[in-house]
Amino acid sequence: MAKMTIVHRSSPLGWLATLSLLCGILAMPVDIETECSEGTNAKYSLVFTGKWSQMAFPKQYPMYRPPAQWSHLIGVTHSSDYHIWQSNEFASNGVREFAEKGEAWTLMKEVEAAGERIQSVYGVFSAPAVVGGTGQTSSEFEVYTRHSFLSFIVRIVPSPDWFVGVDSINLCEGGHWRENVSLDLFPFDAGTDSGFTFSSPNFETIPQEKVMQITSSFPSHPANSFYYPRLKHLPPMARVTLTKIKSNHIFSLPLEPTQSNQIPIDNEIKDPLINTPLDCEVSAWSPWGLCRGKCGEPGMKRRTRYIHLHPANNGQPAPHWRKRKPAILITACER
Ligand SMILES: [Ca+2]
Repeated sequence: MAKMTIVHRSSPLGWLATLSLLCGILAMPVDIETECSEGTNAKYSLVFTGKWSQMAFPKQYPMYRPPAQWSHLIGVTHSSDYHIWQSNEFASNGVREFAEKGEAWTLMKEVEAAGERIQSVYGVFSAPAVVGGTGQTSSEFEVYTRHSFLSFIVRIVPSPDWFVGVDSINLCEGGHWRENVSLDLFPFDAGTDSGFTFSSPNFETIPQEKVMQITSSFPSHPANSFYYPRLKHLPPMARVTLTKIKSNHIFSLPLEPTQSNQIPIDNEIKDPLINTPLDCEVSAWSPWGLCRGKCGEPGMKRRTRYIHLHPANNGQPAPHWRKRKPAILITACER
């Protein structure tokens, strides 16, 4: 029986091409054990759902060149001693190139090397890119007794070096293959580019920093695209749903979508809409100007400030704002 595993091919890009081909020809019924004991395997469908909407993430939401979207997904099934990426560890060069530019070549070479040298990688697969912040993509993959872990990575586009993904979720739990797993995904910073906003120009981080989760308060800087000081937690940026494909299920017929592909899509429709308030951000007031007026009489002086970010989703408006640009504060003074 053909397997998803293709870790010994010479060309990394050839893997993806071959995987696409295999997905079209694997139409045989597959017997799958429910126990993840020695020698058994299981097949899963993976559905990735972007939740990167302007309502949920109103700050600096990318609208043009390019608008918010997701790269293709690179997934790996492996044993417990392998990590394609890890929080609080340095990203590999492959992860750097993928997180910064969406280029998968080096990452594929690294995965291939892990499969050949330490036999840790069982298979690699991909899912197509999502054009838009809230679209969906899907794929299927296979896990095996001693390679029951799934990891994947999807680049946030546009971004300096930001991505979402999963590091080593074990699909064998208590001796059984898990039937259904859903995980909310939050943004990570690869630690290789110091840009603060989605569309920051390239700005290499020297020395390289470790992979860190981005939160509503970290990095603690108002310029950061995910900085929402009023939020305790960021809303989920994406979700992944893994569903074990039943025994005797027809495996991946592109022209006839499988039932397992449809279930998560139905679930997503019932999700409540997230509406994140974005408070207005203003500059500091300028120093007071000169006191103007006739000598010996009360005069007037003024100071100004500017709006950095307009409020959205019922966020707080600017204090002392008078619908003028810039805001002007005037007070009496003695000359
Ligand atoms: Ca960074």
